[in-house]
Amino acid sequence: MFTKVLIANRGEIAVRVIRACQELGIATVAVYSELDREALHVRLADEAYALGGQTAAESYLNTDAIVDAVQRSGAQAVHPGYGFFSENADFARTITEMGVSFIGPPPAAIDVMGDKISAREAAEKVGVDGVPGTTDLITDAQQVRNFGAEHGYPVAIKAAYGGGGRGMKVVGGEDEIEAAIESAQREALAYFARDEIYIERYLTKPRHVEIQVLADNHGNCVYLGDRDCSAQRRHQKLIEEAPAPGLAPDTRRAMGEAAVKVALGCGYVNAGTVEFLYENGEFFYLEMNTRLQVEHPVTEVVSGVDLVEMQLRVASGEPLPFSQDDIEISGAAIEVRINAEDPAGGRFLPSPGPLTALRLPNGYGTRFDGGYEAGDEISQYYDNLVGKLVCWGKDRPTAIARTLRALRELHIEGVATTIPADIAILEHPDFQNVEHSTKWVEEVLDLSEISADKGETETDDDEPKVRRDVDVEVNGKRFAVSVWVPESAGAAPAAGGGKTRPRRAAGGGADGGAGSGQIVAPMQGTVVKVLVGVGEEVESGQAVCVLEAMKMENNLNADKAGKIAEVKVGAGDSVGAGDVVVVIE
Ligand code: MV4
Repeated sequence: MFTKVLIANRGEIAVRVIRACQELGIATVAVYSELDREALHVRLADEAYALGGQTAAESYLNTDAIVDAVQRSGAQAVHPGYGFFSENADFARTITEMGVSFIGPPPAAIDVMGDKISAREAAEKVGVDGVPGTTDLITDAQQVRNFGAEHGYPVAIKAAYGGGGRGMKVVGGEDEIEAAIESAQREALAYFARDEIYIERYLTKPRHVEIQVLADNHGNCVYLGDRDCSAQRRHQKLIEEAPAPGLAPDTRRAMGEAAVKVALGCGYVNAGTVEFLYENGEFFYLEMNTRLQVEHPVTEVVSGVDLVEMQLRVASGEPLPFSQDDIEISGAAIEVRINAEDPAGGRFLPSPGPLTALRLPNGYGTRFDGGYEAGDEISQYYDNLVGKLVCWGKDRPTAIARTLRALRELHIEGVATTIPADIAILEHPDFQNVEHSTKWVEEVLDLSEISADKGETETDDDEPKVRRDVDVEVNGKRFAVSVWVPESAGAAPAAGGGKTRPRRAAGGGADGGAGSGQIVAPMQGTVVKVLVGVGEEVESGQAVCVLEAMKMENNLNADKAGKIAEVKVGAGDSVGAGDVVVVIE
């Protein structure tokens, strides 16, 4: 086993790996950017090295700086966490060539799985089929037309080097093919510097089910159950759970065995995840993630396996200490990602800032993997994940109830968080009855009445006021009320404990004045393309402008039928939230 490991990451995953190392008696080396000088992962590590720079590119993605820290610290292994270099084969090779262990798969396996076409071919080679589609590169619209004629619509156009839904466009019919190819290639080039695309039949209401695999250097590979990640918005997972609810035992086993075949087929070692789409009792291979995932704790909690411990043991050459028959999945676990984002109106706008208060829930079956303490700052430069609430129950309803209890106990001030949206999802009958799919959050869940929950509220008065939820007694009867008090007067929690509990706001509603004809940008972004001209007649719901924001291309649609009276923007223009881009008379 290693005696010293460098963690080439930050935030909650760096803290998670440091904790696992400490429990194994392994010395830990943290690396940090200028903004993370005082960060929790730095405070917990035995040693810490400055990478310099502020942005991820200048620091955590600075190979030379990380290599320098490895050399200076004498670390025998590097754990990449997730994101950053975790799926970068070149980085893995650089570390390995230094004679230092990369705690993850062989670079060759990363290469195979990083290209979605070769990944699909690798799965098909071991008899695991993807969604009906082609691995031929798409170079002209006729190929898509032929595929659509044979398999029907919708068709998914995907980026071969894509991930997380970027570069993926859904084609509803022949008339959309050219625009979709152009948009997919543009987005893929922008995000991955590669514009190769391929196609599949598009499953309209799939569940996103994934299998955790663990392989050692001695030819052993097991699966540690499955997870469902369907509660997501714009490919950002919000809530994950294990096991995936409602799967027949045979299906569960077949997916697990398929995942093991895919892992062994590409020479995989260490922890990895094989993603499937599940619809109407069928499952289709989607892709493989060659890293430890954010949601790994739900698997740990239902299987009793510490995945980071296993990663360290496997990377140091140890064989797996269990076989497939030893794996038992018990109960149900739910993970809620607590992001510093404002879910008001369903917009999930980033809400970086200081964590002025952070009180974590506790109790039976309650775990919080976090990267921050009160007084720390959620930076705009990095992922805004504050931490992950993970709750276990003997069954799924118990796990849901426990997660809701813990969410209401979790208290965060200084930034808006996704907690109100998470509560709305967990309380919703569709989620509780497993009637949701990957599109449900965006297409069904109504978040229009969700308000920000920063625990503070700006008002017209000069002095900002802070909301206090207090319990008061009137004529012997107890009431839970919200009061807004000037920050100075309200600094100390009021008598009722001053807990800020997520509440639904009264009134409010989707902005944009439905049918107003004033088409506004819902968030700050860049105009990619204007699709209409003055004088043109448009239908309600017709796309009038393409806005690049939140790392995705978003269509801005006409909110009524009519004639275009004004086009206020052009391609390349930056717009702010609420700016009018097109006017329909
Ligand atoms: C799909 C799909 C349906 N049909 N492919 C999303 C990102 C990447 N992991 C692949 N993804 C999907 N590929 C076909 N042929 C559905 C997803 C998908 C998804 C799509 C839209 C919105 C949210 C989603 C969440 C998970 C998976």
